[in-house]
Amino acid sequence: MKMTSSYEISGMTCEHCVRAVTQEVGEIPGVTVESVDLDSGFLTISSQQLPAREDVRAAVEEAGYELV
Ligand code: 9UX
Repeated sequence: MKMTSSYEISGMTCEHCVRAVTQEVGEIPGVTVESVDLDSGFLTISSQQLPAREDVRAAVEEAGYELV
């Protein structure tokens, strides 16, 4: 069953940051990025299975930000 999960990200300050996170996290197999909210720093994804937190962390760091 499809589930959503949310993560808090620190360091995003503009829409380019949002796009970088959307791009990198969207490359995790099976993960769809539902939203990246610049103001709150919250990333929400959907997937059939909960992705490994370390995979999400790696993608966020690849984009240049930190998982809180
Ligand atoms: Mo511009 Mo957002 O450098 O980091 S992409 S502020």
